Amino acid sequence: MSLDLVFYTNPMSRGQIVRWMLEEVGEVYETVLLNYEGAMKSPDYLAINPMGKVPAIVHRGRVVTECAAICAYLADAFPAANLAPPTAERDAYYRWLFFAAGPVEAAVTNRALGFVVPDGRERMAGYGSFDATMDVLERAVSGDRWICGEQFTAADVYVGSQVDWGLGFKTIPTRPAFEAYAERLRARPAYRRQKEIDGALIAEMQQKG
Ligand SMILES: N[C@@H](CCC(=O)N[C@@H](CS)C(=O)NCC(=O)O)C(=O)O
Repeated sequence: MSLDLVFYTNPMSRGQIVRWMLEEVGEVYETVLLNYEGAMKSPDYLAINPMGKVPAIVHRGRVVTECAAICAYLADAFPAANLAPPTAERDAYYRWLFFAAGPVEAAVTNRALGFVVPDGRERMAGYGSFDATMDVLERAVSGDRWICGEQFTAADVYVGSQVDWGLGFKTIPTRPAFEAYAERLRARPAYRRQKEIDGALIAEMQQKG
């Protein structure tokens, strides 16, 4: 099978974020599963993502890597899915998408790995401190609906994944606003389809050993 849209992933990876986005988009896509040890570091895949990491997509010959970039790209490539605000109204969309891919991702990963910004060095760290980042993230997701208001967008897939995964792995604090936002996200049919698809693939992988 060779489709216009190819998705490279491992079900136990951030590829889950992109599969959720693909399910929101609703277009047909081909999935290529890569194992961590071999295929992800093969010359063929390194030609797609020199980082040797998943996820990646190839859409009509165009390569996109980085979850947040893939979410934004897909929203633009498939406008009928209505997953990006009109161009002139993308203030919150860009702001929180980049905030989650930069400061939030770095703050959460650093903390999980045991790195704490030394006192007095917050100016040097793009995220300042973990606590400040969490406070701002909390404010961003505290509305009743989505991060850009009434419209659900690709920014919710990405920011929402940071919140949902953070709560799941206990790498972000449990706060009512995070829980409420995650509950709204988990009710989405595309979120549920993603969990079913990747869940089945994980079970299959585990059965094979
Ligand atoms: N910044 C990248 C991170 C991708 C990433 O770290 N993927 C992990 C899985 S969650 C991976 O492929 N690791 C394999 C490796 O580094 O060897 C993104 O957002 O897509």
